[in-house]
Amino acid sequence: MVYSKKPLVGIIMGSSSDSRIMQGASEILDEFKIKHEDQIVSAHRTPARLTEYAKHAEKMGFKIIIAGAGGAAHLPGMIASHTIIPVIGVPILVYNDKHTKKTDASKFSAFGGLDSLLSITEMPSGSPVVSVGINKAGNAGIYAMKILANEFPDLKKKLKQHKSDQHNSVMKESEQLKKEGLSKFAKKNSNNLS
Ligand code: RP5
Repeated sequence: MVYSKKPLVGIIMGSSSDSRIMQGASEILDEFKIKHEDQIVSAHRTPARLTEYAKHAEKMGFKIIIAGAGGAAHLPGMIASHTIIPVIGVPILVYNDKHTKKTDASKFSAFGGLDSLLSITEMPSGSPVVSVGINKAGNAGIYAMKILANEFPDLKKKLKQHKSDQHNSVMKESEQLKKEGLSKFAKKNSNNLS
């Protein structure tokens, strides 16, 4: 089913460095056939564009904005201060992806993503932003769809199915664990990781 010809969700991120985390949101929205528009908007490097984006989001009729940023993550909060469209923040741990000095230390936030999480959640009273966990862009996509499901009964059905699929997959794993015993099961699963 096509829910809308126009995008319902605006996905933005502070930098191209955030794209490989933020694609988690687009992946799940695509799976459920929810149209989204994706852009890079930097709160610090393109502040004027941020204001323009908020106007654009209103004009486009986005129902939800998903905004991801790392470090001093002001993007979700600043967008929320410009619009009443609900904003879901995604705090990002991995950043500085595009810089030439690619040592491990320079790739990650010095504060392990907590800097970004707190920047997003500690909004002043009266101007809220919700946040998913660090790097949990997929959860932002699911949460956005839960909001949209109030409007689209078919989406509500699909989300319920998604929940029951999760239930079934855990049950299957548990049966397997019971059958094989913990040691064998754990060994097999850690082999799958490597
Ligand atoms: C933040 O700074 C971005 O959201 C990104 O997570 C981080 C690093 O960005 P780049 O310097 O790699 O562009 O504003």
